[in-house]
Amino acid sequence: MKYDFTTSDKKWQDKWEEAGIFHASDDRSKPKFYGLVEFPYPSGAGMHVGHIKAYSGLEVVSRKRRMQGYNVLFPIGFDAFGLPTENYAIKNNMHPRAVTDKNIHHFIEQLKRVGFSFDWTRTVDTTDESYYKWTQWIFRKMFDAGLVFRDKTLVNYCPSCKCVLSNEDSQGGKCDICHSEVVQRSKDVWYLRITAYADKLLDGLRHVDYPANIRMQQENWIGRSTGAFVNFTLAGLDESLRIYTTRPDTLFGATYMVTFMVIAPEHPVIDRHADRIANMDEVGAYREECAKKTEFERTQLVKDKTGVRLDGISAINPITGAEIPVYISDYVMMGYGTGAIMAVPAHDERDYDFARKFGIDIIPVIEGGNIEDGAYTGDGRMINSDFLNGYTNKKDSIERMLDYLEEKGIGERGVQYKMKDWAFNRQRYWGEPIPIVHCPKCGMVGVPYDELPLRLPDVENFEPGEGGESPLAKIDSFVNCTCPKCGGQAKRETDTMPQWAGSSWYFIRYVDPHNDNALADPEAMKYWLPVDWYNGGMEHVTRHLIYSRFWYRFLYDIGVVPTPEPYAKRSAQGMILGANGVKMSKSLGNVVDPNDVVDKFGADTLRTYVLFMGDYGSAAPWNDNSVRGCKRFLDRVVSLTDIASGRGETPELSSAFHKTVKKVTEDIEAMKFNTAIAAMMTLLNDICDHGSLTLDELSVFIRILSPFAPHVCEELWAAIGGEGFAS
Ligand code: ANZ
Ligand code: ZN
Repeated sequence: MKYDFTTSDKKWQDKWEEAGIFHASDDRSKPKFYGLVEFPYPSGAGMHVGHIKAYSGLEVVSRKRRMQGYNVLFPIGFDAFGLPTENYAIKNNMHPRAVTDKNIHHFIEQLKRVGFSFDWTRTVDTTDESYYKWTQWIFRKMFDAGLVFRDKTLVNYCPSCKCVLSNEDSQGGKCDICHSEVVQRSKDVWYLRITAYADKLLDGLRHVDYPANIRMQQENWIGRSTGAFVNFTLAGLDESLRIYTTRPDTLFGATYMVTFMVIAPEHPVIDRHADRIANMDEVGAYREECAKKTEFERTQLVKDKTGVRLDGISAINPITGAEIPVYISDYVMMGYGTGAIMAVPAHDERDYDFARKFGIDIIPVIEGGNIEDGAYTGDGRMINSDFLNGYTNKKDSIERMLDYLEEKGIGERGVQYKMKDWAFNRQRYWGEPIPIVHCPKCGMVGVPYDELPLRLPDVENFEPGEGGESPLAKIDSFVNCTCPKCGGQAKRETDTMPQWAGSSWYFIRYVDPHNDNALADPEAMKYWLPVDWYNGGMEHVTRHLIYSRFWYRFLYDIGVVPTPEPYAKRSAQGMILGANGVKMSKSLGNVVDPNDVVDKFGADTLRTYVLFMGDYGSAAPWNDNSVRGCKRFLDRVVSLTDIASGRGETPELSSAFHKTVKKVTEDIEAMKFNTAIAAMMTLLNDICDHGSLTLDELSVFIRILSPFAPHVCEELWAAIGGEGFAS
């Protein structure tokens, strides 16, 4: 037999669609499997082979589960709000709605050509008002719960996108969207109090099946640290300077250990006592310099420390009463702990570099290092530390000191998190309007639930204002409104939500995507949630994955969703690199368009190749020869009909079959798709060496191959008179 993909791929896709065999069913008596892939941002560039690899993993798992009798939900949708679309629309004088619709249409076309078994009746589009109504609804619930607030603060601002960015979106000091340098600006912005969920998000990790590296990245991002707050009195002032330390064990005895203190240049204590500080000019100049630096520049391990001593201010060690100098330096951040530290140069690298630069004594309190070489951060016997002398276990000495501090009322145990509250806004048009009204009498008032969705007004001009204000601010009919509480004149909030909003809950909507009265029907949620298996990219581990766990956990706390964690299991695919081994990019001309591969070799070759090209979780370069190899493999499988006969089984072949079926079954579950395919290739060779196989054996081959190459397999299935679909 021969298989003509140019006509038959489409033929089978149409038959599947007609029969609706990939629709998740409402029959809740069956065991369910909810497989989720990260829905795409429908960019103008169309789909990338990377998308195909990202979806093919759970595509195979989902098809296998259906064959095993599960009720499978394997949905797809579009995360369509965002800057690239808006920027494209501005440049080409189009409406972002039209751009989005066009791009989504194109993506669907491409996805369908690959024959993915998505349930197309459940697609969601985050920009659809019937969807963002519920995004706004969740925001309103968070507002009611006190998890939404506004604050004036230094923010990461991208001058090119004219937009405030979260820390997550400006890693490395660069804008995640346009890669320009991010600058610090003081702005009034919206926040979601994600820090209130830090412990819950950490704790939840213990109850899910995530790979160790993903779990660790999340833990590091949340960055829980335990230590102590300690109060140092300011000499001659009725005020104390509070510090945060993870090493209270190094605190004892000012004359030895705590040789100085450092506070952030922005610390408010400076302005409060400016009149006492003799070198305020110098201090002011230093502060100005720091204001230009991004947090990234400041927290990087820069060996060459800078700083200024506050002339006229000194602190008293709370235990010994010794007087110690206070410096400002940009390596201490105002946004962490209390913005002030006690410096222990012998055992902290940053303090060591600082002490060296400023000629401050460095005296060890832990044995083991050499002060001439650098800070000693290891363990050892405590020295010069009064009642801690002789302790050799860091944990014990920390506990002993914590007890002492609390007993004396000098300080107390405390917890800090690296994670900050989530800057939740953009001053751009193409996003969900924030459903808040500012009333001169009542303050911030939520838009009533029955008025949601708060629709984006249809406007001609989407350009953001020069000062970085939202385009919505220019539309009087949108801005002016009445206060839902007192009925007086009020103004609508004009910021929109950041791109991460819509994707923070889309997997809930898939469960019941057409519901007008609720996020989703509670019974449907109870059946389908949590997601059994979620696959996506490593780049989303500290943003999307944390944000969506936060929203879901909040919804659990208010009784909306049935479980505390949204994803029972998470996996990640590796990137597809260009043939030259570097990241695919337009400018390097090494991008492979999935359409070209489908045109040339058919959908099954593309599907098989992206899973065969290497370990699923690792990056692998594109290789045209190997693509052709996959095509040859499938052609040879098709020609098996020529040697399939009614002749009896032979023990050798039958044992090869058993082994292969077992291996493919197990490998699929372990996402070892490449070895599963390799095993089928070996089996094919065995069959060809043998010269024949039975029809039963061929039908087994078809069944194990069909999750990978379903079009070819349907044709074979039909050829041997199989009943229904092979899928
Ligand atoms: C004394 C000390 C001695 C420290 C020692 C470390 C080692 P994590 O683990 O990240 O929480 N620190 C506290 N607040 C800071 C701020 N706002 N900016 C910069 N550094 C700050 O680290 C906590 C440690 O980082 C604290 O413990 C403090 O230095 C410093 F041998 O206090 B430590
Ligand atoms: Zn009011």
